[in-house]
Amino acid sequence: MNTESTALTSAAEALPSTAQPGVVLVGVDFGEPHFDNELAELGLLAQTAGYHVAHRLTCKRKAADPALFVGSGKAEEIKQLVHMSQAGEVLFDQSLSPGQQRNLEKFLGVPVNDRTLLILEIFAQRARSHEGKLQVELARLQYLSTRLVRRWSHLERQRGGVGHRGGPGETQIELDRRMLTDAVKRTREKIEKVKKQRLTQRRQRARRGNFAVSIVGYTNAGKSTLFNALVKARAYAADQLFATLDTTTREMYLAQAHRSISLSDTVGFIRDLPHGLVEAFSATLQESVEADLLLHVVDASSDTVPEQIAEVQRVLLGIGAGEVPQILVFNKLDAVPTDRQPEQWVDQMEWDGIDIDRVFVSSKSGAGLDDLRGMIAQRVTSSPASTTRTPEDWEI
Ligand SMILES: Nc1nc2c(ncn2[C@@H]2O[C@H](COP(=O)(O)OP(=O)(O)OP(=O)(O)O)[C@@H](O)[C@H]2O)c(=O)[nH]1
Ligand SMILES: [Mg+2]
Repeated sequence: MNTESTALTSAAEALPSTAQPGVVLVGVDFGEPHFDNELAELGLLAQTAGYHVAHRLTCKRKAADPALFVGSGKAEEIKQLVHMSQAGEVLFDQSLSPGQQRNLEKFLGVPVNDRTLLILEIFAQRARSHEGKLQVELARLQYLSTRLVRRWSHLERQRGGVGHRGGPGETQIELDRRMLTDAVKRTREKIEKVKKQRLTQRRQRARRGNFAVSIVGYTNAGKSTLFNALVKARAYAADQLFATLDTTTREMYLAQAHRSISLSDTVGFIRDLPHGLVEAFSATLQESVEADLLLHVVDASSDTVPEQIAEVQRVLLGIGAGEVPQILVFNKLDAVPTDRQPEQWVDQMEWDGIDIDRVFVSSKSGAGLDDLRGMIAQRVTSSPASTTRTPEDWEI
C-alpha cells in the first residue's frame, strides 16, 4: 500500500461490507460539547455494520493535524493497537479529509474510514426498496466523487463498458470524475421519477382529506416500535441504528376523533448525518415536510436527550419541516431509572423559547399511549382541514 491509488482502492473495497475482522475505533476530542468519550455511538454503528470492535481509543487535541488528523505519537499508538489486535481497519468518529485518510492508510497499513462512510455503509446494507437503494447509491457516489476512488467494476456494470470514452490524453482521474458525474446524474434522474410517483400518491391522499402524521426522531429512539403499537403493524424494529430506511404508511383509526388518520414511520436521524445522505433521502424525508403533525420520538432513557433532540430539530429545519407542529413523545419510560421518572406523563417542554406538548410513553408496555392518542385526536379535531369521517369512508 505504498502508492496513492492502492490506498484509495483499499478504502473503496471496504464499502460493500461483509463480516469484518476487528476494527479499532478512534475519537478525537476537540473540546466540542457532544464528544462521546466512550465512543458508544460509533461502537453501535460499527456493530450495526457487522464489525467486531477490537479497541477504542480517544485523545484530546486543539485542532486536527492537517496530515494525519492525530499527532504522530498517537498515530504510532494506533499502529501498535492495530498490530496487537490484528485489526483489519481503523474507524474515526470524525470526518477525515481525503488527504488525511490516504496518509493514515499509508502509515497504518490498513484501510481507514470515518463515521460518514460507516453510515453510508449501513444504509447500503439496509436499503431494501428500489427508492432506498437509489438514494443510498446517490449519496455514495457523491461521497466517492470527493475522494475520486477508482471503482471501475462497479461503474462499468452500470454503463456497460467504458473503453471508448475520452481521448488518449485523458488522465485516469479525469475519467473517474466524469464517470462519477454521469453516474450521479443518472441516479438523480431515476430519483426524480420516484419523487413524482410519491407526489401523486400524496396528492391522492390529500384529496381524501387525510390528516397525515409522521413519526420522526433520532435513530433507535423506538419510532418503529411506537408505529407498530399504534397501528398494530409489524414494521421492522431492532436494537440497531437505521433499522428503518423506507417510509411505511398505514391508516390509523382514532376513536377519540371519530376518524382515521395516516401514520408514517420514517428513517432516523443521527449526529453528523452525511450531507449527501440528507439530500439523497429528500424524497423519503418529504413525507415529514408535508405532514400535518410530527410525533418527535425521543429515547427518554438516553444520557444524551438534549443533544438528540437538537440534532433532530436541526435536520427538520434543514429539510423544511421546521414549521410542522410537533408532539414530543418521550419513549422508553419503562427504562428510565426511578430517580428520573417524570412527575406527570403529559406536560410541555420548552425548546428554543417555544413550549412543545410532551407525553411520556413506553411503546413496549403500552403505557401512555392512550394519552398520546388523545393528544393526536385533539390536534386532528382542531385542525382547519379536519372533516369528520366515519369508518365507512376508510380507504386503506
Ligand atoms: N425498554 C424499551 N425499549 C424500547 C421501547 N421502544 C423501543 N424499544 C427498543 O429500542 C430499540 C429500537 O427500536 P426501534 O423501534 O427499531 O427504533 P427506531 O427509532 O425505529 O430505530 P431506527 O429505525 O433504527 O431509526 C429496539 O430494541 C426496541 O425494542 C420502549 O418503550 N422501552
Ligand atoms: Mg425504525
